[in-house]
This record gives sequence, structure tokens and C-alpha cells, in this order.
Amino acid sequence: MSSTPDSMRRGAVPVQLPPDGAMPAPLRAMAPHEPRDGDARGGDAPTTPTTLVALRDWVASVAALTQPAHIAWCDGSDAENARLVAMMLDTGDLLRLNPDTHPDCYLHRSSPSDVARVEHLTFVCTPTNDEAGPNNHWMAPAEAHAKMDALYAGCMRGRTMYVVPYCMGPIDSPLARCGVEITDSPYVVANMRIMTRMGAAALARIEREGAEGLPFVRGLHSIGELDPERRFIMHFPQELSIKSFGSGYGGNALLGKKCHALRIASHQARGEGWLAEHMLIVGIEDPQGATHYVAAAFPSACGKTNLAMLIPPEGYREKGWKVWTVGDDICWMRPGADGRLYAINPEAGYFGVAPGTSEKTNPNALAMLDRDAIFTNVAVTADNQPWWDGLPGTPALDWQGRPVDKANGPAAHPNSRFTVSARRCPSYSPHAEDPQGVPISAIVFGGRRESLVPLVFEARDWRHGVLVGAGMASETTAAATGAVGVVRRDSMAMKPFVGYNFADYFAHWLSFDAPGAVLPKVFHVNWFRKGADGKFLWPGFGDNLRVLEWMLRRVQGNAGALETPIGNLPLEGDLDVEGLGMAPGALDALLHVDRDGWYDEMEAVGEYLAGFGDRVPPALVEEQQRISAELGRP
Ligand code: OXD
Ligand code: MN
Repeated sequence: MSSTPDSMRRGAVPVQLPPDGAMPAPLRAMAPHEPRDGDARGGDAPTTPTTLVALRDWVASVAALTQPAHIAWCDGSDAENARLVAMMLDTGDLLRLNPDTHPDCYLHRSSPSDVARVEHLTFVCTPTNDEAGPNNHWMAPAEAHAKMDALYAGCMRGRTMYVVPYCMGPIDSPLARCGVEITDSPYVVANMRIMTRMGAAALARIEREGAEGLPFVRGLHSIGELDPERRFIMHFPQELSIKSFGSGYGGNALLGKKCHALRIASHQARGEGWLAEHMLIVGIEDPQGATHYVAAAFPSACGKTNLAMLIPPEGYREKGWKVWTVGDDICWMRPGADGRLYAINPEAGYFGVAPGTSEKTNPNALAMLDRDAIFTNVAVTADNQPWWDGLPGTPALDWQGRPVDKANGPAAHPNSRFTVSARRCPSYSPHAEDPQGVPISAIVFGGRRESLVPLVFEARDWRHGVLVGAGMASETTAAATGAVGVVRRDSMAMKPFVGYNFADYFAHWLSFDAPGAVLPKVFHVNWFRKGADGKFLWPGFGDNLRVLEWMLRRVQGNAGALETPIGNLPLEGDLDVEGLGMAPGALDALLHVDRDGWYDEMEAVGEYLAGFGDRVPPALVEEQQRISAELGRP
């Protein structure tokens, strides 16, 4: 790699966005897809603002390949953000929402064919196919690099290339990890600023760690032409690098989130003895003032954000129950000196699903969305307020900016999103930024299942808990492209996100049951069970605290349970359902274990595990066979 690459000589101009004052002319004039005059301006390149040779060389080599007109190193400051926002308002990338009702809130309308994660175009490029496993799409690293580099060649001509240093996790946390995303999308920069600790402090940590020989994750992103035919998201876990092309949408483009904090981090975590999981983290404070932290894995768009921000039902509030939000999507946990698992939320913001977020389902989320938020693909009212199903008011323009017409489908896209800082959340935990993380008392797995799966059950031990997570299944949602409502196995809600072979991942989970470990209890929940009339049997939302309370009483040894082959369920009277006015028989139905149905389910789990061949840990297969045998077909 040359330290003075050709493109630099040709004149890609590194600029540091100035600390204040007017936006520099190159940014003001830039139109994302427009070739510009003056790209080949000569002149001496100013020094890059980093002391880290590895970073400087990488940025230079990317510039040589992509040939941007300008290079902007992002410092994460308010002034820098204000300039980017002003530029995006100019180019139409952002639209200002009603400044009276929603100050500093903006709407982004994505390309209509770029509205969700694209799992079929997402690859894990390990040296061998077996390392990626049947759970991932795989491509050989050399082939993937060649494919991506061909797409990147000259792709940033006429554009600014932003260099975005970021830290996943509290900036001073030993559990946090850093990365740098290079992108040609200012929308991505603005989102990364909310979703991560982005800018000068992250760069300082990257340089400090770099001097000690520690690597940072390298993510290269270009929106390309936003052409679904030229769209790929590639991961190179062994190289700690990511290459994404052709999409500007959330999980495909904000590389700190799914690409780094889950796919790459799960690989790092396996090597370093920790877990990178698709889990919310919530603190439950009881009336005595003790707070227990729960980490819960649900597939995308199954209510993680709502559970993380739950408001206790009135009776619970009166008694003094409180709920504290640590994270709503990703959890990194590592055993502490006392043997317990300690967790941080690597993210600094929420990239939440907008439709369904309402005063009834998640008042805390609504409260943080009335200022300083970016909305993507929501509808707007006649007075330019953001709108989606669940909000009062009437939409005037749909997510594509057309007058609302039922014939065009829902006004807000079903996967429309909000991006907002975690600190705006009224229930944000005072311990969310603790560098050592919070101790986890319970792990919850859950899916969206109309039938079979009871409201809650407890795994009898860690090994059983790992099987419960591995066997998880859920109906698909709009968070990814493809059919909605189809039941698929989604182990630990990590099917789209684990950066290696699930069989090895299950073995990694089992390995935490080691001498000295004080492991959380493991539970499974299903808020989505329906009765014969097709209606949900459980009210959900705030009332889910009733189920969490039973779990925490189990953790403390204060609640009984009915032992069944699938796990332990609340006994009659164990769940506080006072004031719910449940229909007669509803609770029985919710807690019913259909042995025949479960026998079939466990056999299906056995077949699923067999799909991973010899790599599956025998302990997991034995556990599945033990349960199948206990269930026995009547
Ligand atoms: C997300 C997802 O955006 O899981 O969190 O799709
Ligand atoms: Mn998610």
C-alpha cells in the first residue's frame, strides 16, 4: 500500500470539516450522484488528522479505489452535524419536519427499493464455508473482495468520502470496541452520530489502542447507485472488516449496528470469551429498591424496544415498581470477577420501528421523538408532523411523498424507523453508561408464535436454556425483505446476525457453564399467542411486567413452578393478573403445554440441529433427546 496513493496525487482533497463558521464550499456544492467539475484539482493534500499509520493507510487506499472529490474526517461535533444537516436539506436528502411540534426533527425518504435489511445479499466471508455455517450465505474472501472492489472502483467520484471513527459502548468501557466507517452518505454519518459514540473521542481511543497493537473494525460503505442488482453486504470476520455497497438503509449501511456489533463482534466475542447478542437490556426495580437486569432476545420487530421501555401497570407503579432502559437491540456481555455476566449496550441510540409505537404501546418512546430525531420512510400530516399507524391525526403524504391513497398500501412503510439518542429516553438507566456494565439476572428468549408456545417457561438449567435459545422460532416481520408471517427457526434471534457457524456458536454458549460461573436463569416468553377467535390472549406491553416479576421471583427463589418436560411454568396464582379482566380459561390456555404438539416441535428442533452435522455439540442433541423422550408421544 502506498502512503501517497494515486488518487491523492490526482487530487482527492482531504478536508477536516472546520470547527465552526460556514460550511465549506465543497460540502455545500456537493450533490450525491452528480459528477463534479474540479474533482481533479491538484494541490498539496493537507495532513490527515490521525497519527495512526494503519488508519491513514487504509483511508488512503480506499480513496485510491473510490476516488472521492473530498475526504472529510468527522469529529462528531454539533457544528459538524449542523453543516451536514444544512447540506442534506439543500440536496433534499432530508426534509425538515414541523419545527413547532418537532424541533430539529428530519424526514429521510429512502429509495423505494431500499427499505429493509437484505439477508439474501448479506454474506459472511470466512476462509471456509463450514466456518460460516449453513446459517449464513458464504463467499470466499478473495472472491468477495474482488466483487466488492470492482463495485467500489471510482464509485465516490464527485462525492465526499466521510471517515467516521466510532466506539461501540461507553467510551471508557473495557467491554467497548471501536471501528471506523468510511461512507459516501451524509445520512449515514448523521445516523452514526446518534447510534454510536462517534468522532474525536472515538478516534483518540482508536489511536491509543492502535499504538498498543489493537485493531479497529474497518467498514467501507458506498450507496453506489442504490441499485438492488448491485447491492451486497460482506463481512470478513477474520479481517475485522465489512464492505457494504448499494444500500443506504439502516442495518445495511449503519455499519456499527448489525455488521459490527453483531456479525463481526460475535466472532470477536467467541475468541475472547464473551457474547455479542441481539438482546435488549432492561433494569427492573422492585418496591424494595433492588434492581435486577434482564437481557432479552427477540427477532427484529417483535417488541424489544417496547419491552426495554416498558411502563409498569398502574397497580405496580403504585407499589413502587420502576423500569430502567439500558438498551433496546444489542447486548455485549462478559463474565465478571464474581462469575456473573455483565452487560453493556454497545449503541448510543435507538433505530426503532415506528409503526405501532404509540401512547398505548410505548409512551416513553413517543416522549423522546418530539425533538432531535431522524425519521425514515414515515408518512407526514398536512402540518408536516411525522405519522404512522398508532398515532393520532391523519396522514397527508405517504412515505414516498405521494398524497395518501389506500391503493398504494400503508401510508408509513411497515419498516419505517426513527433514530434518536438513547439519552432522550425518559426511562434511560442511570447505569446505562457504567463502564463495567450491569449484572444480568435473567436471560429471556422469545418469538412471535400464534400457537403452541406458552406465555412463559423457565429452562431447568443453562444447558437446557441454550437449547431453548437454539430452538427458538418466530414468524417473520417486515424488518427484512421477504415474506412476512412465516415461522422460521431463529436461534437466539441471531439467524441474520451471527458471524460464524451456529453449531460453534451453540458450543460457545455452552462453554459459559464453567467452574465459578454464576449464570443467569433462562426463560422463554411468547406474548403473541392467539385464542380460537384469532385474538391475542395476553394484553402485552406494560403488563409484560407481570411475567418479568414471576421470573425475578424465580431468580430469588421466591416463586413456585410446575415442572414439565419443556421447562418450569408458573403455578396457578403465581402470575399476578389482578385487574386484567382476562376471559375465563385464557390464562389456562396461555400456560397450557400441548405435549403432542411439543413432541413434534422437539423433533423439528432435532432435525434443525442435525442440519449442522457433526459440529453440533453433543450436549445439545442429548438435551433435545431427553426432552423428546420425556414428552413421549402419548
Ligand atoms: C433492527 C433489526 O433494525 O433487527 O434492529 O432489523
Ligand atoms: Mn434488531
